[in-house]
Amino acid sequence: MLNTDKFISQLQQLEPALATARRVLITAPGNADGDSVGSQLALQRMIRHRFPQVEVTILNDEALPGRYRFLPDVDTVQTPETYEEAFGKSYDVAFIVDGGIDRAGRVRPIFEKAKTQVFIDHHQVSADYPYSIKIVDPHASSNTELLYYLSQSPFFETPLDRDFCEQIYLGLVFDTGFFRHSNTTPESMELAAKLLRTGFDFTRVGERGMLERSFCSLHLLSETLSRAKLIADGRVIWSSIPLKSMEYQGAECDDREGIIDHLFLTVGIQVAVLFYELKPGLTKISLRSHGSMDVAALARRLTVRGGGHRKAAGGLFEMSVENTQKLVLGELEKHFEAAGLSQ
Ligand SMILES: [Mn+2]
Repeated sequence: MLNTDKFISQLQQLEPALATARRVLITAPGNADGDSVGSQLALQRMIRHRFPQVEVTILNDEALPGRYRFLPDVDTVQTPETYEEAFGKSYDVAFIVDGGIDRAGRVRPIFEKAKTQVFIDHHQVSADYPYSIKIVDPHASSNTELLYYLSQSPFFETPLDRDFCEQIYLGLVFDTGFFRHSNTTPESMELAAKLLRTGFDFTRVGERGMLERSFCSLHLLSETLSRAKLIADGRVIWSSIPLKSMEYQGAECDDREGIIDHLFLTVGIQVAVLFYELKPGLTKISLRSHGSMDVAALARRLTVRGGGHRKAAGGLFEMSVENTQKLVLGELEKHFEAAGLSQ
């Protein structure tokens, strides 16, 4: 059961820092997803409610994907382009949520100047940086689930209004894939029930925040699926998104979201892998596994910038997309060949 008792000492440190703060910064790693956006907006509400004297700034290195424009308070999210003044300001407390400061781009130097640097996450992996306060709970399905528990502690006592619940719910459904992934717990379902009772439009949050695709993203999906191939006796499915497809379709990074799930839900496969050519010589991969293979271990073994969970992982390779495919698919074939022999 998730509760905030284990974070009492961190919250006791955070309280005086926020009580005396004039300016607070909230940020998250680039390429923000539903959990990241929901977390930043929910945390802003938590701070504004309990510490109304504080000026809160949400600043991200990259502009938010258009799909999140419907969320309450989303207009408060700034980028260095829309809020250049941030570089000249000093912040008393800076938060980074749902990932480490190493991926915060241009916001990193501003974060590092803050007196108190706070890290709130549900992944253990990115906690190495010497933050002043770390609140990490790998048992939380999503970062917004962790924030919800913090929000209901005596340190915040955030009112559960519809807007706040929408923000928490988006992170919850995004990271659990609508309560399908193995990080879903009875507690996350109970939390969803509690949120739904406030009467917010959960259909809209699910459809606009998760399922809707732009027309060009639909084309990108269809093109990528039509290129899919099977290897390892049909146990591995893979496809790739070359840079020229992104350019041809006029697609944004966010348009790639969810394509891997279509590959993964193909009958008979055990592992799905999608290669994204970010630029010539730089390739990102996403991996999904039904459980027989630990794809996070594979990603970590193949690149220093690899990691994730047993069933969902990713990695970054300083290699061409063709060489990355050769390496990763070769390893997958070897793995399933060996697994086949031992059966
Ligand atoms: Mn998350």
